Amino acid sequence: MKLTHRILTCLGLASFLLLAACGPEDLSPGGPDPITDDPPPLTELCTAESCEGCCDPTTNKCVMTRTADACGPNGSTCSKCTTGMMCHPSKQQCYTPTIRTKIQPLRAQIAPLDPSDNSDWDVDGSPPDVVIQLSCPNTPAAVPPSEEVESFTPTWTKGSCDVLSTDLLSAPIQFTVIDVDAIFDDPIASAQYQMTRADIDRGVVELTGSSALLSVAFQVTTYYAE
Ligand SMILES: [Ca+2]
Ligand SMILES: [Ca+2]
Repeated sequence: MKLTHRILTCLGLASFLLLAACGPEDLSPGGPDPITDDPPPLTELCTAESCEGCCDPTTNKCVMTRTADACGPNGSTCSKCTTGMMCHPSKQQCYTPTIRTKIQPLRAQIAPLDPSDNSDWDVDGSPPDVVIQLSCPNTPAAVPPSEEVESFTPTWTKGSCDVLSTDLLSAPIQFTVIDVDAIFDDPIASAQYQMTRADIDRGVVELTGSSALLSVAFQVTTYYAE
């Protein structure tokens, strides 16, 4: 009877204290709201299943676009590549890239008359039929010549060479421009040029000079190879 009375008193007290429970362990003041401390939903966790990128070690968020600063397999912790290395897009790991440069003859301007005899390039008075043959340092096989274009201002899309950028900076390119004729081709110009890092950065090289070849331009495209 006494016990029952105590329970009832406790219940009455509890309701009076607005749901404060009986017992000394429940009298301490409440801490932070437990709801806000819940772990994030499972979908926000960065795992190989949920993340097609690497996981930022600080935020644990998925980094979809890998860079040299954040590289690693799907769901792994992103790591920073050391200087000079890049993040391989498909292998998803840091690697040391090989830098190559493609040189494509773009266009030229040919003198109106052949300066060797001050006459028309062709006996029928038509424009020269211009082919450029490029040669680049340390290329194992000869580069095929450009297509033949009958014009005083020919433009080309073929005849490129592809070299290691370090080779390109250590030895000059050579090129020969001719007017293709039925029997004897007319030479227009033959020259060499040492590419510089500024040329590579600029992406195009314009050369001017000879009496027959007034100007010639090359596109310089640098890219990372495996
Ligand atoms: Ca000719
Ligand atoms: Ca012609």
